[in-house]
Amino acid sequence: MLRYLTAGESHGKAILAILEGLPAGLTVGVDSINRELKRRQQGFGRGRRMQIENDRAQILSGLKSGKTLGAPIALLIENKDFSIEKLGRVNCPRPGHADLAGVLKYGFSDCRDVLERASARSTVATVGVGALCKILLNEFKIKIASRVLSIGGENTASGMKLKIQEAIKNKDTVGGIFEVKAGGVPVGLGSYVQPDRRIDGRIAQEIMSIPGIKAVEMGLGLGFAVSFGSEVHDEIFYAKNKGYFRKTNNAGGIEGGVSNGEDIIVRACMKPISTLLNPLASVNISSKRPSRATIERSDICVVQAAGVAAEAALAFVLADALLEKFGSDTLPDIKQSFQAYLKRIK
Ligand code: EPS
Repeated sequence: MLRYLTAGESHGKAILAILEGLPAGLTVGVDSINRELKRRQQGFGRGRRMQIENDRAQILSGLKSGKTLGAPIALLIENKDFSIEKLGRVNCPRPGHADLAGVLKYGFSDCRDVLERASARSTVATVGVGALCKILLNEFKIKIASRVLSIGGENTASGMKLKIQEAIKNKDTVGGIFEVKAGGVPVGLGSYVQPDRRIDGRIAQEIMSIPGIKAVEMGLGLGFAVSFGSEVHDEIFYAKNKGYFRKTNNAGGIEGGVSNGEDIIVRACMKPISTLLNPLASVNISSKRPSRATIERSDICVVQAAGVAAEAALAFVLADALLEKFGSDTLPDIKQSFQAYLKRIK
């Protein structure tokens, strides 16, 4: 079983992650983790924090001579903006943020005690873990990518940029839709035999857990609701050289909670960032009087970065399912089992 834990506050000393369950014998370089962390920092509409940070990982455990030992891998990414003890109180919760629910739930009198951990800065850890998972998937030629499909309802490059510019001008924020795709996924990851083993459910759980995500769909997704079965199910064909194949992929590579060998395609909707420079109505939690929500430094649009975090989420689920199916102790054994399986199903 592959599992991970993350820790760290947005303006704390560092963001941390521990990933346990990667097999022994995998060559891991910190550069490929740093490349993913850099990608997470990019995109038009990011806030000033991204000019302060240059996220780079330190690998603290689980490796010897650049190879995994099958032991937990601990990652540490330092925050340059380590100012948690000096930052001011946040008294007026932001609509859309965890602020109010968090304050009430944990009995705080300062929303900062919530927002520091609720912050999407935690996706630094997600992306670090995902980068490790991608290194494993790469050994099996499974590749993951993402792209932004729309911002504020606009789907051309210029339209999306204009929407973000409009949000900047109006002291507003804007969300959008991104797509994550995994190619080279073998048939048979996940299972229909129990609800919690269904790969689509596991993917949705991980992607939905990225801050700001409000909807996740697989393949045609909501489009299935407005179609006849004859129009949308992916017909099955067979050719000697490539085995079973489809000419369409409305299922998004998953049928019955099991990967079917086609590309896994997931789309998700990210809401606009909830910190507005022109803030919405709120209530001061000490006086209980009406007030505008507190303004914090933030981003305007992070849909592209959320796509990178979702790649990491998808990489984690696929790596977990791959190890579940083909064994998990040492890379050569897993490769042997993988090859034998591909031969059997040909
Ligand atoms: C983030 C860093 C944060 C936020 C953002 C994500 O930096 P700061 O709060 O210091 O400006 O920009 O977090 C949020 C949008 C949020 O709502 O929590 C990052 O590294 O991605």
